[in-house]
Amino acid sequence: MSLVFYYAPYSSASSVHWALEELGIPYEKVQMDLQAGDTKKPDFLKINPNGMVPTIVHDGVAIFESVAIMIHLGETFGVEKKLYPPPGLERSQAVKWIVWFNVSLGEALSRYVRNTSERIPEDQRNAKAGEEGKSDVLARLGILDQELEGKSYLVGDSFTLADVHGALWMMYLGMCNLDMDSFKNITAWKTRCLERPAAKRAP
Ligand SMILES: N[C@@H](CCC(=O)N[C@@H](CS)C(=O)NCC(=O)O)C(=O)O
Repeated sequence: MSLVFYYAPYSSASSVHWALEELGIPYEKVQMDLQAGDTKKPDFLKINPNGMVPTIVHDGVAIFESVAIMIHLGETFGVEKKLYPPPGLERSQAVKWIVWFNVSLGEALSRYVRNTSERIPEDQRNAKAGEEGKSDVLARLGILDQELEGKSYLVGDSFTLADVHGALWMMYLGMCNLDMDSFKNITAWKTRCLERPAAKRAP
């Protein structure tokens, strides 16, 4: 088995990095310098024409999109390691939440960040759209907080790669100038997940 992981620290690749560390499988890391344009170089574009991390090459096959990689790693290695549910309804719950973070939460967060971040030129920002994005992010976080009521982890009774993916999103949100204090269940769950040794090995 060969698995090559293309990543940049503190990026969308971090949840995949953490998942690989949790799984404890052998893999080769290739660190990309985003500022230097490593992901836009012809050799990398042959692997991922989107020019983005995370990307893995598993036994010669390239897989991009963090959601697809998490699901692939879960299905391929996670069941045996008790980090991903076997096929069935619990598996579907894991997929549901992994997709929800990138699609539903990510969509609202992207509207909020694109319309408020100082890194976006002012004439491309719309304050009203930013406010609406923020309010949608907070409403969607309310859904997650409710889901976590009385639970230690998102799916079933034990920690899974769905928690890896979600807790990393929460870490990112914590850097987006959002007040998360009222989401008590999210805060406790995020802390529980981020305390794991594998999380600390995966910037
Ligand atoms: N939808 C993609 C997004 C990946 C993404 O946005 N990656 C960024 C880093 S956070 C990237 O590689 N950007 C390329 C660059 O800045 O050169 C995923 O979830 O994998």
